[in-house]
Amino acid sequence: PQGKLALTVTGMTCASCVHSIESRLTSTRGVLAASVALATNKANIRFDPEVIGARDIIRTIEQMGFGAMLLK
Ligand code: 9UX
Repeated sequence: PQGKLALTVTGMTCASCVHSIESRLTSTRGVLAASVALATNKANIRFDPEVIGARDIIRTIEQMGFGAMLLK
């Protein structure tokens, strides 16, 4: 099974922000892939829903000091 999550991520001001969020997420257990876009403030994440959920993923980003919320 695979979950997909689209988020709005706020507070990113440079490309290193993008890289650090992607690195943190992809090294988080249960996260399969993470793609963050600085220009659009969007993030697309694939995950194993048996291991992790949207709330934990959002919390991980927030703990880094960024804003994160479900898109739409
Ligand atoms: Mo760039 Mo982002 O200098 O947290 S890494 S602003």
